[in-house]
Formats: sequence, C-alpha cells, structure tokens
Amino acid sequence: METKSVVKVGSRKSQLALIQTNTIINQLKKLNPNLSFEVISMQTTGDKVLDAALSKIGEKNLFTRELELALEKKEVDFVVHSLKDLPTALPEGLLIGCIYKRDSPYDAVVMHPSNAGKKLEDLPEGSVIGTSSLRRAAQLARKFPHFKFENIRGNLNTRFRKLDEDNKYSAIILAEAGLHRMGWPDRISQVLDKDTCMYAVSQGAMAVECRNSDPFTLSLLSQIHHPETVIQCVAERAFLKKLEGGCSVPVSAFSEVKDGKLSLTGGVFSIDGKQGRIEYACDSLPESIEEKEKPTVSPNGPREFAGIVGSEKVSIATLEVAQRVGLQVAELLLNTEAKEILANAKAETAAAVIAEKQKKDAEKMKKEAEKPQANGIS
Ligand code: DPM
Repeated sequence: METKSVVKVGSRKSQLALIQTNTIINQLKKLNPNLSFEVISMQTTGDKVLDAALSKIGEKNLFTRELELALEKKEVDFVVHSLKDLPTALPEGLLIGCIYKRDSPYDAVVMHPSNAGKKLEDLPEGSVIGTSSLRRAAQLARKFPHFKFENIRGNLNTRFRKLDEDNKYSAIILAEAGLHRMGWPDRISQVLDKDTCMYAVSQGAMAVECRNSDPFTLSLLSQIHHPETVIQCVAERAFLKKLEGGCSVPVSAFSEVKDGKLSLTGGVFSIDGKQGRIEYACDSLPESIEEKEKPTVSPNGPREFAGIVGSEKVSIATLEVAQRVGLQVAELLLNTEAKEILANAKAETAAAVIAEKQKKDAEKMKKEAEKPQANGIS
C-alpha cells in the first residue's frame, strides 16, 4: 500500500467549510502525529451562484463538483463535506470514507434583533420567515400557516447581515450545527423538535469523500468513522435515494439508535405544506455491530451503502440492516398518497428551475441590448 507523509485536503473557501475541514484534520493529526496536511481551497459553482434559491438552480452537485474533479485528478486526497450537501449517488470511483460524530441534526430559529427572546409562536400574523429550504418552509407552514416564507441565500455570514440589516425577515431558520461551528450559539432563540420540523437527511454530520482506489486514505479515515452516526446516515440516505430526492423536494427524516434498535421516521410534503405523509420503520441491529472478519475488498473498492463504506467499527451486516430500514420507510411512503405528493413537488420545482433560467436569460439579453455598441458610429 502506498503511504504518504503529506495528505492533501480539498475544501470550499467558505468560513464554515474551512472550519469543518480543520476539525477533521485536527482529529486525524491527534491520531497520526507524523502526518502533515495541506489544505487546498477552491470556489464551487454553488459559491458563485448566490442569488438564486438552491432548489431553483436545478443541479445536484453544486457544492461538490469542482472538489470531486480535484479528487479524480489526484490533486487532493480527501474532501470534507456537510453530508447533507452530498448527493446520494456519488461519481464513479469516489466514496464516503468516513462520517464524523454527528452534531445536532436539528433546525434552529434565529430572530431579528427586535424579536430577541421570542419564539416562533410569539410572532404576529404575516411575519416573514427567511429560508430557502423547501423542507423547512413546507413543515413550518403546516404549524404556522399565518407566516410568509421567503428565500434567503448566501453563506451564513451574508444571511446574518441580511437578517439584521434588511428589516425584512422576522426570523430565519438555520441548522443548529452550522451555528455552533461558526461560534454563534447565542443567536439561537429556539431549536425545532421533530414534531415541528424534522431535519434534512444527514443534517449535522460531516463526511469525508475520497477515492475508492486509495487504501491509505480509506484506512486513515476509518479511524474517525463514528458507528452510530454511520448507521443513522446510511438509513437516512438509503431512504432519500429510493425517493430520488435531493434538496429540490421537501423530504425530511428523524432517526435513532437505542437499545440495540435502529428506527427511522421519514416525511414527504407538498411545497405549500398543505399535504404531507409520515411513515416509520424499526429493526434490530446485530448484537455486535463491529466487523469481526477483515472484509474482502473487491478490485472495484470496498462495498458501499448510499456511498458510505463500513469499517472494523461498523460491520457490513449492520449497514445492511440500516439500508433495509431506510428502503422500508421509502417503500411505505411510495405506497401512499406520498408518491403523488412527491411527484407533484418535483414537477413544481422543475418548473421553477425553468422559470428561473428564463428570467436569467431575459435579464442577460436586456443587459446585452443596453450595452453601448462597441463599433457603433455616433
Ligand atoms: C441543504 C439544504 C440547506 C443546505 C436544504 C435543507 C439549507 C438551505 C437554506 C441540502 N443544504 O436543509 O432542507 O436554508 O437555504 C447547509 C447548511 C449546512 C450544511 C446550512 C443550514 C450546515 C449544517 C450541516 C445548506 N448545508 O442548513 O443552515 O452540516 O448539516
């Protein structure tokens, strides 16, 4: 096996991405003091298109494509992601070598300074809540039909500025994990429980992507693969994969590993939140979740579950149970009206993508027409 003394790590340039990358590097450094790590940061398409809602851009791997190309070209050895931003199908040859212990998976409310100390329940009719997540808007519209939900985009720093300075939003909704990582826990007014807003698949978990043909990096990463998180995320991602969902549809999840059992609740909602369906499945995990025999690795790399590999700490048999639970919840949903709700939501976002593109094209043409003619005779 090829060994390395310097490991090259790709990262997006945003503050949150760099914080996450450094968290993983610091853990690996503690366990491997002889290794050094070099961070190579780059902008992704998602960082460049900050004006449109994520769901309206119509591409799946917005925040990952450039980084995955660097992995394929061996310019970097691994890339740290928020797992919820990683599509359930990864490019050929790449996989998730580890998932780090999950932070809070829940969503949190950040109030405009004039509403400090309040909860969503306290806000008046017509209050504007900023979120570009269809999932958050749909679920919150069920509980709070008297609010308006409007897009807010940009990285976390930009959103805070828009919230505090624009006086448009009464509150915004963000992942609690991101707020903690950025050092802003004191801005959290309320954490939303599962009965108010179930979280996104894999929210709060950081994943590390690498090449399936790189045993050195795979074995390095397996040191920080967190069994309970892996079990939950395999179930959640298998669920989302079966529904063929992404950030373009309101799909949400809630999972637990308790008393040797794994349970998963999954929800599908219409864009306006008026329709929704929730299903649940539970199964026993193997008595020991550890891998007892060294897995045989095929020439195509290790076996994966929705892109995630096993390790000595979490066996293939365990991940098979997790995958089954995920598929079961998806199948239960697809046998109900959820199938149609999902199809309609997908069609609605697809239409919004086309409308957004037409708007952009029209703006571009208008700008072109207004440009002074370079070779015009005046
Ligand atoms: C995805 C969504 C959002 C991010 C959609 C969703 C939120 C978009 C928005 C798939 N990715 O959650 O329904 O509110 O406009 C993202 C964040 C984090 C990872 C920030 C956030 C940090 C937390 C984590 C953006 N991706 O959700 O507030 O590691 O899970």
